[in-house]
Amino acid sequence: MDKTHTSNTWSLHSLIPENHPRKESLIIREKIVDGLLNGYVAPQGLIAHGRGECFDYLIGEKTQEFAIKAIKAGVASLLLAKNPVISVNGNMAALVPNEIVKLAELINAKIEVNLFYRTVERERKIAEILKKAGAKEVLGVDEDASATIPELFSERRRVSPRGIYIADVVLLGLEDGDRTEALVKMGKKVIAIDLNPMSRTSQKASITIVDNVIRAFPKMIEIAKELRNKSKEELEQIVKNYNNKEILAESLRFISNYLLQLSRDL
Ligand code: PTJ
Repeated sequence: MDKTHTSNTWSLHSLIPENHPRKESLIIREKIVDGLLNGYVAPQGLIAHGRGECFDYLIGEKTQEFAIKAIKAGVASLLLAKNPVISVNGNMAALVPNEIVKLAELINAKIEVNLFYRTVERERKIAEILKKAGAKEVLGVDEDASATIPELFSERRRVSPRGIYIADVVLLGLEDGDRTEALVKMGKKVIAIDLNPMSRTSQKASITIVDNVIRAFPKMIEIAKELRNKSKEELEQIVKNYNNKEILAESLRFISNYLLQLSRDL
């Protein structure tokens, strides 16, 4: 069990019994708590995670077919992009740092820290974690976040002129709806990983992966390995056949049927 970030007794890693039926979920929760205790996850990140856990129950805590379709279209778009960027916040850094770096390598994307509750201290800590995971360059830290996204007033408007500002495709997770909308208005294709298909981010993104970042990133890595050998035409075909509204509708139908089935099984 990873105890490297554990800094005080609020973190219960070592107390989770091996045979606890929700062990995996509790370990993931501890990663977020460790991130908070080490100063790089925002306190609000805990609330966001709880919300995510709830929506994960509704999709059976598995990567469903609607997510696979979105992942394929998302990875194809990233492979076709001229300037792909993976945008990283506190929760993503706590949950999938190694996977972010691996995927960025496979699709030749830049990595940029972009925080809703921005502090330079958190930016630096997140960049450090990503560098430990093998990232050669991390954008968006300190002075590098010198460009601004128009029409956006949160601290998330500050971006790197070498990263998100010039990106044609941006992959992000647990995002704020306003920024997703602003990025789309700037003409960028936004691929969002969000467990809630009803969130503004899910509704506004170009491609919505309704799944947990914990499962979505490894799946994206697997699919990137497959798709990087395909021709440009084949990738374009995958993107062309994709319809985000249909995928969101499919995820909502899944949730509704899943709940009906659970009620019948009682
Ligand atoms: O690190 P910062 O400062 O950039 O702040 C990050 C948070 C997450 C606090 C900030 O972006 C925020 O407040 O996000 P929201 O508005 O709470 O949105 C988070 C969305 O992500 C919600 O729709 C959750 O259901 C969803 N979510 C939570 N955990 C996961 C998730 N989606 C995918 N994987 C998860 N593990």
